[in-house]
Amino acid sequence: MSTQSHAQDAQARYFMMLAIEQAKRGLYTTRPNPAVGCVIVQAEQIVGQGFHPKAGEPHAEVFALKDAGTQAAGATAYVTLEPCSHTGRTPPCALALVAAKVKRVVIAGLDPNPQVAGRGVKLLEQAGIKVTVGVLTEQAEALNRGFLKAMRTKMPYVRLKIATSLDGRTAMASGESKWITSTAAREDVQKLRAQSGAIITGSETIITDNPQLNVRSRQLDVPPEKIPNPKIVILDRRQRLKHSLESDYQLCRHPDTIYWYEDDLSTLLAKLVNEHQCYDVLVEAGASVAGSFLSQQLVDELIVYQAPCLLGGQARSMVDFNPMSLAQQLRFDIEDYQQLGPDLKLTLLPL
Ligand code: AOF
Ligand code: ZN
Repeated sequence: MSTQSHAQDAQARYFMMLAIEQAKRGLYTTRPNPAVGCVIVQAEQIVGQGFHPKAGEPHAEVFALKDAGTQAAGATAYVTLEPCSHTGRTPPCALALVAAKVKRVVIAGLDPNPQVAGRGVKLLEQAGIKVTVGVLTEQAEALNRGFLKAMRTKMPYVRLKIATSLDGRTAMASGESKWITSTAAREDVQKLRAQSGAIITGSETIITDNPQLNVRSRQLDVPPEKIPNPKIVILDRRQRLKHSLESDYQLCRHPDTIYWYEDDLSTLLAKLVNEHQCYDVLVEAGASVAGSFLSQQLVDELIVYQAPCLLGGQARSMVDFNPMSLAQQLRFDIEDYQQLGPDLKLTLLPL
């Protein structure tokens, strides 16, 4: 590879990184659409940028092209997802790029949406635009885990969050658990919720904690009233909440609450994708629900907030899961670790 192409690669990565920064601005508000960013560059200068803010509103490319105006002609567009080729809630972005006469389009990754899936690239190439795919693909895809997994497999991306002590305990035997982790860790959970289309919890959590499970933080980049609250799914196989009232628990009878009385969790997950367009699902529940999701291999990412305290052997443990031998243990790769205030956040991927 020549020195010149090294320099071009570095430049492409730099502008794609800026496009990813744009995309992040929509992270909490675009659901069920993906977060997408676009930067338009003319003679090494940024002449336009934009991001997709919300489903129903124009896509990233349209905002960036508008920002660039006539300077888009002959420019290079950096986009974090393949420009769309379909007429959905908005007209195709690939055609908007053609009409603006951009010379080149650099794309982080293809759009697996069956309505697009390579057709965006084809439209651009047919119009004589040079297309490059595959710059910072992994970083761009990290923003849209749920959308991408759902488009590829029709199943959501499932994050299981557990807040524990150093000895893996989540509550005292009485159920008392407020609070084990710090406000910094609980603030971080707000980000997980803000990214999720649905939160799954169990009847036990509703009965013992009476939680709100909503997004209320004022420390996110977007004010909470602009972030759609995730749908709440209550697993209630034993129908313990069937006759309870709104006045009993905050989430009962909430218009957006879904009750799941069946056993089969993969049917529920498929239904969340197909009927409710919930692509990122967060499980915030007790040990028994956590154990079911983990042992049925339905977890894509385990997030553990661990407080540096010991609660002792009588306290409740984090997962109900009883392997018969060491060979049946569940193992993970540590994808990331981070200190949040006094606590530790571990992001783990099941092996
Ligand atoms: C793009 N740029 O910024 C986004 C894209 O219903 P619509 O019209 O909003 O289309 C949604 C689909 O468009 C979505 O499922 C995904 O395939 C693509 N998203 N495409 O060119 C964008 N957000
Ligand atoms: Zn589009």
